[in-house]
Amino acid sequence: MFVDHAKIYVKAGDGGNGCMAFRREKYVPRGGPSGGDGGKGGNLYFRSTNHLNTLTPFRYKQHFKAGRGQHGSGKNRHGKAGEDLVIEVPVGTQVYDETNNELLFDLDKESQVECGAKGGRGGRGNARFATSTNQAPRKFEYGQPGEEATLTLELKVLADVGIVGYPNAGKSTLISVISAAKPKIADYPFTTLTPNLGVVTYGEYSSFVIADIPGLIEGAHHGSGLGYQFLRHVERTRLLVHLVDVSDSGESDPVHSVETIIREMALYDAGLEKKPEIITASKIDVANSDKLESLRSYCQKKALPFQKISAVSGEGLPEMKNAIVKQLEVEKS
Ligand SMILES: Nc1nc2c(ncn2[C@@H]2O[C@H](COP(=O)(O)OP(=O)(O)OP(=O)(O)O)[C@@H](O)[C@H]2O)c(=O)[nH]1
Ligand SMILES: [Mg+2]
Repeated sequence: MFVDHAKIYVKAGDGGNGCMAFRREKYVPRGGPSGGDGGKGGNLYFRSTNHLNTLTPFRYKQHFKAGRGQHGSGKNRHGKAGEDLVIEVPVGTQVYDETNNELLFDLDKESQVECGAKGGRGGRGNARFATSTNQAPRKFEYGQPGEEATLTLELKVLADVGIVGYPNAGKSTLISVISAAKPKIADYPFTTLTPNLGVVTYGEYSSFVIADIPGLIEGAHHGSGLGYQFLRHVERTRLLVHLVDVSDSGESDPVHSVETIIREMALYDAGLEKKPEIITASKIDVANSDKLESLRSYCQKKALPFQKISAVSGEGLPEMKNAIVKQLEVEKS
């Protein structure tokens, strides 16, 4: 399974210092202590979001600091509290203390918030220390430093395999039968609106993660359809399964459909078209034999790996799973 790592340094805000001051005003002799308290330092939080799916942003930024509390000042003015800082991380991120590798939090739900470093307390100003016996205290406190730490982030749920293809090709149906994922499936295009991840187990202890993304269509790179913005979810996969509906309900020319998708992926400009790809004829329980044959011979001519499956009857699924596992093992070594 692919694991994404990042090491970051976080620091919560320092508390502001308390102030030592005395009230000085005309006609008010011995006005008394008037030093305000320092503001509290800002906290540093982690929040998980489904909008991210890699830790790549942390390659470019590793230092995070919440705002410091302002110092207190005279006339009993308290310092403003420092601003909190929220670091967004993908759902599935685990945060470890880098010094002892202790797991601090597991952000495995959407919008989960955890405090990574607490802001320092603000110091009290001298006004707080006045007593009946000491009415002119010169005592005040410094703010406490904010917590700091070096943390390691780990993300484990990146997909190894991405399923691409036209809308309605059967992508979600496929992931629903080979993994425990339960995506929405329906007989119309654009059923899937956000990617689904599923874990496929094989052998005794092995597994891979497969991602189903919304369908791609011609002109996707101009913004048509839905799938394009989700291609980043398959950017990090090691292998693509390219589903082509060869039933009568599919595109009229399966070869044209394959080439369209490959072209759209090339235009996405992340090297997706160079990824190993298994062209997979889908819905062969209701195949149109001409379409199936033209796709098969196209793949043979182009020396592209070819499989045929029916997610409904189960035909071809074990063979396809084997082909995926084989390719993943090749990639690993
Ligand atoms: N006969 C048959 N129908 C299938 C098969 N796989 C999927 N279908 C049907 O095809 C339709 C579309 O399936 P989905 O899995 O929702 O297709 P999708 O590729 O995820 O579609 P989008 O999410 O819209 O991109 C559904 O009505 C499925 O029941 C199959 O192997 N055989
Ligand atoms: Mg779908």
